[in-house]
Amino acid sequence: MELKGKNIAVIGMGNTGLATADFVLKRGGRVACYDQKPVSEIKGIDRMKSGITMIDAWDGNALGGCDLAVVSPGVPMALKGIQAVKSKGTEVISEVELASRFTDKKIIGITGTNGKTTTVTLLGQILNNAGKKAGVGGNIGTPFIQLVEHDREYALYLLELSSYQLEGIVRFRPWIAGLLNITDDHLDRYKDINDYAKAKLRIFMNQSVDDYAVINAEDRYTVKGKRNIMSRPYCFTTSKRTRRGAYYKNGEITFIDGSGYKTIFTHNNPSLSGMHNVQNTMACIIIAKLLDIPDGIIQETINSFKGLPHRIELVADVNGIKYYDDSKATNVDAVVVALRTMSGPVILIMGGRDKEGDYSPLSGLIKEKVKLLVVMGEAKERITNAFRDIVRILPVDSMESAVAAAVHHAVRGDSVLLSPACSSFDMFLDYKQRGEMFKSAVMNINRSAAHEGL
Ligand code: UMA
Repeated sequence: MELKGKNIAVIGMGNTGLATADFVLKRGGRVACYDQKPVSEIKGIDRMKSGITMIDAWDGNALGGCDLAVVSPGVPMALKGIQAVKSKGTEVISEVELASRFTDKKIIGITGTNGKTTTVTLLGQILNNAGKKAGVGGNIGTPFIQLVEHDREYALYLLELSSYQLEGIVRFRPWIAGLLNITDDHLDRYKDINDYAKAKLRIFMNQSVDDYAVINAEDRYTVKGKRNIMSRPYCFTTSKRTRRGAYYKNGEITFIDGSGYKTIFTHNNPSLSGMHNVQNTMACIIIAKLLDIPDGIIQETINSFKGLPHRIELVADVNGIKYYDDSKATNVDAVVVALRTMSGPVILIMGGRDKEGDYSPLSGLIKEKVKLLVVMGEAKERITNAFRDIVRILPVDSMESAVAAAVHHAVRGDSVLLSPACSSFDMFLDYKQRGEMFKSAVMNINRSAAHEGL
C-alpha cells in the first residue's frame, strides 16, 4: 500500500493515533488528526514536526478530503463524524487493519472478553523460549503499527485484539485466530451482547481453509459463531473430550490433533490456577502445537509462568488478612472468576465507570462469599441498587477510603479483593494506575501495622 502523498485522517491521538501518525509521516503521507482533547493535553504530539494538521472541530466535513481514515480503538465507529466521512466514500479502518497491509508475516490473533492478556503473555513466553522472534502487541500495549515499523525483526506476530480493533478490519486475516470467551462487556458501546459478539467474531471473517480457529467449546457465543467459520477449528474444553484440540481432566491437559495423535501436559502451576486459566493454557498449547514447538518447551514455560500484575494478584498478607489486586477485572464475568477463587469471607471493592452491563450474575457469589461490599466511582449507585438486599454496602469516594474501610471491617481469615467490574477512566488513567493506588494504600497499612508491632 502506498502512503506517499496521501491524506490520512487519524482519529484519536492516544498511543494508537500517535504511532499511526508517525508511521504515515515516515512514509511520506500527510496527516490530519482529530482528538476531543485540546492539543495542549495530548502527550507526545510535540515529537511530530511537519506534515501534521490538527482539526479541532469534529463534524466529519473537516476530513472530507482525506484518502483514508484510521480510527483509534477507543473512538466508537458509530460516531456521527466517522459515519459522515464514510458516507463521502472514504475508507475508514482501524490501525490493526492498516498495519496488516504492511506485513506478509503470519499473524496469531487472540480475542475474548477475559484472559486475552494472560494467554498472549504465556504464548509469547513459549514462542520466545522456542527461539521464535514474535512481535507481541495490540490491545496488550504496543500498537501493531509500531511493531510493523520493525517488520524485518519479526518472524511472526502475536496480537491481543479487542472488539474495538476488530470493528475496523477489512482484509485483516490472522493465520491462527483464538477466541477465548464472550460475556457481557462494553455494553456502553454496543447495543447488546449479540452486537458485541458480532464484533469479536470478525476475527475469523477473512480466514480461509488454510487457517486455524482456536475456540472455547463451552462458551455459548463462541460455539454459535463457529458455524460460519471457514478455517480449521481446534476446540478446547474442561468438561468433555474433543476430537481435535485440547481437553482437561484431573490436572492434565491432553492435546489431540484429529488423527489420533495425543500428547499430555500437566497443569499445576498455582500462578495459573482456576478453570479460566486452564482454558487460557489450553489455547496456548493448541497454538504452540500448531507451530510445532517441542512439548518440553511448552511444559517448562507453563510450569515457570508467573502471574500477571493486577489479575487476582496477592499483594499482601497483613495479620492474616489477604489483599488481592484484581484491577484488570473490568467486567462482571471477571469478578465472577475472581470470587470463585477466593476461600473464606471477602470484602469486595467494586465500581468505576459503568459499562451498562447486568450485575445480577454476581448475586449468588456475593450472597455466598462477600461480607461487605465497598463501592466507588460513577457506578456506585447502579451497583448499590443491584445488591442492597443481599449484602451490607459502604460507599466511598477514593481508593484510600476504600482500603481504609476494608481494613476497618476485616478480621483474620478474610480477603480484601479489589475487583471493580467497571473501567477505571472515571477516577484513574487506566486499570494499572487504579491497581497501583490500591497496592500503595495496602502497603501503607502494612507499614503502620509493622510500626505498631501488630
Ligand atoms: N478520543 C476521542 N474521541 C472519543 C474517544 C477517545 O477523541 O470518542 C481520544 C481520547 O481523547 C484520547 C484517544 O482518543 O486522546 C485515546 O485513544 P484510545 O482510547 O484508542 O487509546 P490508545 O491510547 O490508543 O489505546 C488503545 C487501547 N485503548 C482502548 O481500546 C480504550 C489500548 O487498550 C491498547 O493497549 C492500545 O490502543 C494499543 O493497541 C487498553 C484498553 O482499555 C488496554 N482496551 C480495552 C479493554 O481491554 O477493555 C478494549
